[in-house]
Amino acid sequence: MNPLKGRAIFFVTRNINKFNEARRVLAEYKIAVAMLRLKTIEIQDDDVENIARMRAIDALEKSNLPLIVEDAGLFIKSLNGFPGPYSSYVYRTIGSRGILKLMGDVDDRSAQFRSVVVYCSPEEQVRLFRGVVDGKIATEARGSSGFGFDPIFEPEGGGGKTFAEMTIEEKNRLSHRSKALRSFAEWYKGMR
Ligand code: ITT
Repeated sequence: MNPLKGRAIFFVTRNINKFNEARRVLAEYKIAVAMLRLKTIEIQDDDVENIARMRAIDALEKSNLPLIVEDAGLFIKSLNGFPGPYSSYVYRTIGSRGILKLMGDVDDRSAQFRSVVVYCSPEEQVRLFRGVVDGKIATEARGSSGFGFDPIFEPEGGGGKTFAEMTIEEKNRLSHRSKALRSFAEWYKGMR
């Protein structure tokens, strides 16, 4: 029996910002979460859900602990959903500035962040929880908090601020990640 079992859920990620957001959301449900910096296989797929599912199964095989992984992507309507499942690579290569360039002065700036949280444990089946936030790509980068594409994404209901102009609490009221995590937390609490 693993001595860490039953104490907390492990969030497998190498992104500290993601972990900090998740920790606060889950704390509202009194769910303790620890960061597990495990390197997992990252399959190539057009579907964020498949990528997350495979990562979760791989992480479970490597750790044998109850865990969640979360994968997210930015889907821009006028770019036919790009960068979507390739968000991480696109962020590392052309970044927010590159996206702004690609958008030029396109009128329809609608975009969506999508998140999928995958839970699995040695005893239970794999479970998926989804969260989405609609918004717009800003015309210039604004704000310095958060990470990734936060400076160029204005969520609906955010009063025109970008995610990077918000505190973690404000972002957590609106974000794709917080919605997927809340859906997970409701289910998890109901199970125990
Ligand atoms: P993992 O270790 O958990 O995989 P990651 O940084 O690779 O962390 P994802 O694959 O889930 O995270 O996210 C892909 C990219 O999408 C990420 O590098 C960001 O550029 C962007 N992204 C995801 N969620 C975001 C958010 O809440 N705000 C801004 N950008 C986000």
